[in-house]
Amino acid sequence: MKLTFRWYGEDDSIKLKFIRQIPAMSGVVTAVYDVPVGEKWSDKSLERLKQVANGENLEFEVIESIPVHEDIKLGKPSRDKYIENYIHNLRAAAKVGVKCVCYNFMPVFDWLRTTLKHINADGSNSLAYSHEDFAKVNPDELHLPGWDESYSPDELKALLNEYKSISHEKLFENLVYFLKKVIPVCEECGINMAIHPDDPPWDVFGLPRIISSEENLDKLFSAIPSTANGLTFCTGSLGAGRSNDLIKMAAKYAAQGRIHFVHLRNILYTDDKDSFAETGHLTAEGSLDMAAIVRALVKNGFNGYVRPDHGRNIWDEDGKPGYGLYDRALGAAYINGLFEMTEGE
Ligand code: DNO
Repeated sequence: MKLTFRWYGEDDSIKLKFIRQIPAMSGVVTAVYDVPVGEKWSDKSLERLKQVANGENLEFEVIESIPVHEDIKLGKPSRDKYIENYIHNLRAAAKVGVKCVCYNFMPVFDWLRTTLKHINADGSNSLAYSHEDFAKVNPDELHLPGWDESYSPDELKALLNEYKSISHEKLFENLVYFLKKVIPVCEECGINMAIHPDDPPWDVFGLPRIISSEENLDKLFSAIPSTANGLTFCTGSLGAGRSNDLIKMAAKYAAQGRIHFVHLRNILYTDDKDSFAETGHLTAEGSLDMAAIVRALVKNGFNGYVRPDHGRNIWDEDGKPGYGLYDRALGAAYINGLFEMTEGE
């Protein structure tokens, strides 16, 4: 596997030289952040990312994300223009050596939590989702950092309204329409697409979500059999769905060559409904068996990109939610241990 670390570009307060010092770190996962969703990225921006990363001996082979414009998800006539721009960005990324692109197909919102600072038993804080608090959230007033786009209240209302006519089936058709155009280009230029699962993996605010379970993934892969149509195996996202069997899914999709990128983090189920808190990465800290998941990946031939996902804020760090340095670095060291052990067996 290749260990990577998410880096938010030159505005990230976490310096590349610190990332480089995490043992076995091979590269950064990043994106062009100053272009509106759906527009074209310049060769210059991508070359700059590569040059800056390479300057610290870090590779730049994974993009997270090239975001998908809502018109593509909604299947509007303008989608063809946005798909053309997407293809332009894929080709431009391939030119600088990018091999994997993480993206999602969640309507309007990306990940969703009810607090960014849940206090853990050890005094650290992390993101959490509470079933009870979610019932009180008004989507019109919601702003969470890290989303690809935030809207004015009026734009958001209009957008939510447009989704009223979009069923799960329709959204899936729109995903397939998008991939039918994009995947042949990926095959030609050596890029693997890695869809990120819904986080959390269920419908929110009445919006359909379609990448939440094994059944959903099987349907996606049989619609577009090319292995360039693959998955970001995000343990925290899929694991929030308690009926998902992560060990089985890791084994199955690794064996199929569908897993191009792995996000590793643990979560703790905090009630008997669907609430959870993000914890440190270790198996012992949460509800997911991280060691068994890594074993299932490795034993089934996984050899792709991995990154430690969200960390807690520890040691008084006040990092970007989920993306501080310290706990992700601890996570990386732990992940190294799991892979070293398993790959050597
Ligand atoms: C959250 C991330 C997601 C992910 C996107 C991919 O921390 O894992 O925001 O980057 O869903 O498009």
